[in-house]
Amino acid sequence: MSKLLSRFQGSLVGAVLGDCIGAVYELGGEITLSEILNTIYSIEASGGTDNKGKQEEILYSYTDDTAMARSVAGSLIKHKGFQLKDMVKRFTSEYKSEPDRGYGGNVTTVFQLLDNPELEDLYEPARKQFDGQGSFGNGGSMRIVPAALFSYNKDHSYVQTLTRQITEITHSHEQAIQGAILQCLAVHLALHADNTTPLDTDLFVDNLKTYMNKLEEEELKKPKVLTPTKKRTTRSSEKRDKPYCYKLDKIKEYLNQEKEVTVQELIDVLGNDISALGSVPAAVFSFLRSSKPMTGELKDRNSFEKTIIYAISLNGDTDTIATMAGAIAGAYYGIEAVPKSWQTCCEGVTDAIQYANQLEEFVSKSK
Ligand code: R7I
Ligand code: MG
Ligand code: MG
Ligand code: MG
Repeated sequence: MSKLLSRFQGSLVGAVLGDCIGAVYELGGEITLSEILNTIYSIEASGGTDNKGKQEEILYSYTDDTAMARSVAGSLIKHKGFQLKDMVKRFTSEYKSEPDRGYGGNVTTVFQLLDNPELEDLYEPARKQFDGQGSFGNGGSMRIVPAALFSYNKDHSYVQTLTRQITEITHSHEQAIQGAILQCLAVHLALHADNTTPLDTDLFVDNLKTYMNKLEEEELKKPKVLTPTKKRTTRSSEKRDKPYCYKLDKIKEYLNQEKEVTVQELIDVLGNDISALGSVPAAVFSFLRSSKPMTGELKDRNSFEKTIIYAISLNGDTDTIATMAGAIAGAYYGIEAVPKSWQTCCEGVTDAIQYANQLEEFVSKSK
């Protein structure tokens, strides 16, 4: 297998595994590392096959994160690029055929509005959400991984444009779009990073920050409608004005400090919720932290495994944080780092490999 194909497969399979295993704990309150490890041990003990070598049944099902990523992959492959009508059709048909995959509370309204042949502006339903603000949920970032693979030969501005086009179908809030761009760039960067030497985590964060800084600067320049009570103060604050840059700085700080950052501090500062701003930075951190040695129960696991388990241990929106972290980790380490037993226990892995193969074929031909 080519190195590129291994990384494409690793990324899409990593995303599926993060979703399937993370979904066991989504929004379920506090979970301990030991509880997560018990799930992992049972996956590894089952090994995916019974002792006669016959395939065992799937133990873990995927959720909306994977359902939507599959639509993104299928549409990009079919049309060799972004085709709005087709992607909308895939999102809505997928939702109608399996509405119980755990979709966000509001996005289902968008699907219902999109499922109307008379609708002219397909971006309108998303723009109408939350009194015209659009959703800031992480539904755009959780599904974006195939776009990073599709953009393998392209530059950052292509990644940005494609991500916006895909995200705005359901999420028009700038924070949701920027979160999806951050996630897509992280996977893109991981696919291109040299994985034969230890990862330079500072450089990885700096690269992401350069790009996010431009986006956040542009956003600040846009005229804002300010109510008298919301008047902008002259004092600038990175936390408020450039929240993604602020969190990327914190990520770098946590990676370099001597004392291990606590889960509680990560939750308080980076977040672990269903918003894009409150989840994409946590996913990026999970990947970066797991590239370095750990002590305790995760000590002897490989970095891909650590990424998934660590991401889930942050609690909160576990399927989504783990799917995003798994996509980045798989893109960096490749499919060889993904345990076979994990793959056979989760729904949608075989399809993820198919999509990865097709996307790799596409980018290899279109160099
Ligand atoms: O973003 P979305 O697709 O949800 C994805 C999440 C992931 O965790 C999945 O695994 C799945 O469980 O759901 O769905 P949305 O409905 O657009 O957003 C999710 C939620 O974020 C909404 O139901 C709201 O609770 C909240 N939210 C907002 N609340 C107030 N104001 C999103 N945008 C806003 C807002 O502008
Ligand atoms: Mg989900
Ligand atoms: Mg849910
Ligand atoms: Mg989720």
